[in-house]
This record gives sequence, structure tokens and C-alpha cells, in this order.
Amino acid sequence: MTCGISGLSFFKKLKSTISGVFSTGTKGSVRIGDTDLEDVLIGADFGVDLASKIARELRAEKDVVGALRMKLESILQPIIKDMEIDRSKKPFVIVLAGVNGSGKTTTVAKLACFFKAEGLSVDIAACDTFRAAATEQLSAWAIKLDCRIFKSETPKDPASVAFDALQSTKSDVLLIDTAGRLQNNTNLMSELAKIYRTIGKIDKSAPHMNILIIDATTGQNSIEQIKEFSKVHPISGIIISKMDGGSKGGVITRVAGEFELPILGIGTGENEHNFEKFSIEKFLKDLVE
Ligand SMILES: Nc1nc2c(ncn2[C@@H]2O[C@H](COP(=O)(O)OP(=O)(O)O)[C@@H](O)[C@H]2O)c(=O)[nH]1
Ligand SMILES: [Mg+2]
Repeated sequence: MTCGISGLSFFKKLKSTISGVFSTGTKGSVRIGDTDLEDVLIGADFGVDLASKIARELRAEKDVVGALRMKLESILQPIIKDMEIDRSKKPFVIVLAGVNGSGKTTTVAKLACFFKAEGLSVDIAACDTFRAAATEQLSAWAIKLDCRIFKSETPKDPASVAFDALQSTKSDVLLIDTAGRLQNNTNLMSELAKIYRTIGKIDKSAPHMNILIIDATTGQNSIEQIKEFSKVHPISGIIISKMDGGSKGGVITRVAGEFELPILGIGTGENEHNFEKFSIEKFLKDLVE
């Protein structure tokens, strides 16, 4: 598994914008009015609150780029985590939640591939029972990755698929795919809540990980997604998908700054190998290069 990072056009954009608004002082230090920096950060998807907070904090700095680099490092460092499971829990149950199209099903495949590469056995539960195509999509991954899949041939209660899977699996890891939830759809959110309740009845400690998948191109709405999904079940970590898609990527800093939720990895493409640990070094290097 590579640990590089791709798709960080965010910093390239930031840099080109910065070079447009920064001026070089007499001693070679870089100066910027806080309003300008705030605009730059807002444009890079940091969100208004975090952007103005950072701009305020860096107002007095001579080397704004250097200070920004350190600031981002201090924000990101504590929340970048390895994708690790507690091997004493068998099966280790992971639920993947998120809005429709965020990349849940693809991330199930990526995590299956990741854990199998670590020598763990992986089963998958197809709990997006609302669309036949969703189960087909996951079944194709299960064949490709040689994983056992639990699914229902007819549309049925997703919680019952999760129940069957957890009762029958003999694997080290059980990955539970869920349906795309519009977080403001209370019916669908209560179906999701039922999945958590059901698996919790079989194993009080499950799910052992509840991962929210966020599309990197999501702006302010990512905050809403975190808030709403947290109400259904506490989020243990976030995977940011589609980092290869020319996203500005500021969403990562925003998630870090506002929620301090672990970033467990990033998606950098559509195939099962495109899962990487977020590399702060690379992120910051792109900033100052
Ligand atoms: N480029 C790119 N596409 C992705 C990534 N993750 C998912 N996708 C694509 O995004 C679309 C929606 O993904 P899917 O996993 O079906 O989303 P779900 O509705 O949350 O299950 C699919 O076309 C995926 O191939 C990623 O990291 N990079
Ligand atoms: Mg899906």
C-alpha cells in the first residue's frame, strides 16, 4: 500500500492565489492582510469560521506561508490515523455510512483489499437493500476480491441482512455497506439506526468502527453530514473519497479543525487499490514548494 497522496490541487491553487495576493517585504518576509488570507482559505474550502480563525491568528506573522504551514500541521497531525483494527475482536465490525454517491461501496472494496493484504479474512454485508443495482455492484466486488458476501435477493430490511451477516460470519473483519442516506430523510436515517441497534444486540461492542465517507468535493455540506450522521451513531473516523478528482481538499482541514475526528484514509481513484493514508508531509510540501 503506497502512502503517497495525489490530487492535492488544493495547495497548488492556494499557492497560485497566495502568490497573487502576497507581497514580499524588504527582508524577504511574506505579508498579507488578514482579509486576503481569509478569502484565500474560504476559496480553498476551509469554511468561513476556520478561515477567519486562521487568518486572525496569523495576522501578526511576518512569514505567513511558514506560519500557515505550521498551523495546518498542528491542526492535522493529531487526527491523521492509521487504519487499524483491534484483532482481539472477531469479527471486527465496521459500518460505512454516508450520503448517496459519497463512495461507500467503493470504499468497502478498498478496505476489503487493504485488510486482506494484511492477512485478514473479510466478509461483506450488502445492507443497501433499496436498489438492486447496489447489491449487484457489491457482489461484483466480492467476486473480484474473493470475499464472502451476505445479501438479500429481494428488497428487505437492511438490518436483517446485517443480523444474518454478523451471526454467520467466521471472518476477522465484517464490512457493512449501507444505503445512500440523505441525512435529512428521517425514514432512511431510522433504518440506519436500526442497523446499529441490531448488530449491537448480537455484539454489545459492535460496530467497532463507524466510518463516515465524505466526498472531497463536498463543501460546507460536509459539516452537516458529520453532524447529522453523528446523531444516529457516534462516528469513529472519516475517509475522504475522491481526492484524485481535482478537489480543493480544504474539507480535511475543516473536519480536523471543527470536529477532531480521525482521518483514517483517503480515496484516490475508483479501483480497490486506491486507498492511502493521508500524508501531511506531502500535503505541506505541496504548499511550500
Ligand atoms: N475518482 C474517484 N471516484 C470514486 C472514488 N470513490 C468512489 N468513486 C466513484 O464514485 C461513484 C460513487 O461511488 P459509490 O461507492 O457507488 O458511492 P455510494 O453511493 O456511497 O456507495 C462511483 O462511480 C465510484 O466509482 C475515489 O476515491 N475516486
Ligand atoms: Mg453504495
